[in-house]
Amino acid sequence: MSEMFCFQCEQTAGGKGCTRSGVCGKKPDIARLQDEITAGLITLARALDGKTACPGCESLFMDALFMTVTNVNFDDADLIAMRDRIQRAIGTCGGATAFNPDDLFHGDQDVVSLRSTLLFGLRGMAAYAHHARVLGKTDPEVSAWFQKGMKALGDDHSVEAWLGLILEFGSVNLKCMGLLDAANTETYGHPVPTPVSTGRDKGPFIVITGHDLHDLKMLLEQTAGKGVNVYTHGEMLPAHAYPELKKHPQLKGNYGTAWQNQQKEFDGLPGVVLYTTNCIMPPKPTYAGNLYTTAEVGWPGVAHIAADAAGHKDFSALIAHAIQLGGWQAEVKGEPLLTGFARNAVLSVADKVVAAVKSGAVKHIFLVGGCDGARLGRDYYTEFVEKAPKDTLILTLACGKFRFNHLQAKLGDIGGIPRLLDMGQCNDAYSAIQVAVALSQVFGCGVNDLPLTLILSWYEQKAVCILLTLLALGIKNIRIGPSLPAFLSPTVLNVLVEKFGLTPIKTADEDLKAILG
Ligand code: SF4
Ligand code: SF3
Repeated sequence: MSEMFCFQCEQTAGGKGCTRSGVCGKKPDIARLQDEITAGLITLARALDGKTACPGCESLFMDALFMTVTNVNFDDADLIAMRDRIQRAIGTCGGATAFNPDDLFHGDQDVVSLRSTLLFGLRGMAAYAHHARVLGKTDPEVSAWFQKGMKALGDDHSVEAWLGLILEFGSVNLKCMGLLDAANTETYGHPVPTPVSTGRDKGPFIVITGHDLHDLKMLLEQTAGKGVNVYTHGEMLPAHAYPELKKHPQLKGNYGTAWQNQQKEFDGLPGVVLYTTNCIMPPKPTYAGNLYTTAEVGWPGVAHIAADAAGHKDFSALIAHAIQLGGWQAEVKGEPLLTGFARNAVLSVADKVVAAVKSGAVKHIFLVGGCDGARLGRDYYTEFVEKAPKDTLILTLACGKFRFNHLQAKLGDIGGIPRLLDMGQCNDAYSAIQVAVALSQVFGCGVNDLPLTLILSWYEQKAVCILLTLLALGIKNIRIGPSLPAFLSPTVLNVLVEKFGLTPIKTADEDLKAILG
């Protein structure tokens, strides 16, 4: 019997499942705790039985699910504390028949596949709901759906009923991404196109990675006037485009590339790194002492900064540590990266885009977005963008963009519109959807009739919830890679292919030819 089973991310062992240890570094004891947390949430949902959860239980669903996303928390102490919190909540809510963690990924292959698809989607949405909540935004329907979804995972359903639940979830996740969009834009303003330096300034610095803009804001407020610079990393790059964040002069630029290169990029760095979400990789001993985690992120032995009861985080230890490390000794110049083309910025030039499409100057729009990862097959995305004809626009989002965002200048522009438009983080798929809907209204057609194709790269569960949203919106013929999710059984995959035309990527040449004819 295997010691663990996990197949929630794209790098799962042998394309089937991690059974002895996770490719991500997850050990069987951590996998077991994650299963116990998941089973506990199903039991808690049963105990609540559709009653409105108290605010404590409401955030418990979000935070516990967020904690089980790939590359978020590897610290058994954190997971044990979460598991026990859930058990106490079950008791307070009057108890219920316990769901057995061993039943999560066992049984009929198609049922396991459908249950896993919904569970992984819920995990992804939990991260977004968490980021919105820390900025004071919640939505009763989104909050309640965590409970509804977790309860459903423990019940029996027909295949049709499972698919119905999964698509209903996709619609709720659209609401959740909208909630986070509202939280970010109402707090920090609408992103504006912004060139971001990839150079280095002399002096002490902190690198902040992950998705949480509220953490970045607190860090910027606390580093003000201290002679400590702040650099974004990975999914934090689009933060530079928000007026209320970019106004801080010590927010200097972006360091490094996507998450899978961190063991190289953080080794020997004369500064500290703050992780606000996924993706944390096993740190090398050479730099583990310079790392800090916050929110649901955890690694054993790595310092954790928790929020106080009012949500405030004290980053003084990090700041002092950065000063002590001294930072970079010399200035280095770097080519800027352009970000900030979220829905407001793109829609403000919508008339130009529409005119360019009508005149034939823009023949096709590609959304090449999603996660990055370590697999060689991910070169496809660089090649696709490089080979896309000059009369095509490329929208991008999430960390997959680090495969090609350095090509910005080379890709050029069409009548003043840059050909590569960085819309933001993965949750800014919401922005892309708004743009697609607006264009379809202008052209008086459906989104599927637009000269627009989605080329997605997936790695972890936030990509799963986004994919389910796109399917719930009826968006067809999405290409996905670098490999198909292992948790899709042949039957379930068949349904997605037949109903939605979901297509695995082939080669850049073949796909471009098939799409453009
Ligand atoms: Fe394996 Fe991915 Fe699960 Fe880690 S999260 S154990 S790599 S499937
Ligand atoms: Fe990247 Fe981890 Fe998914 Fe938010 S940060 S997209 S992989």
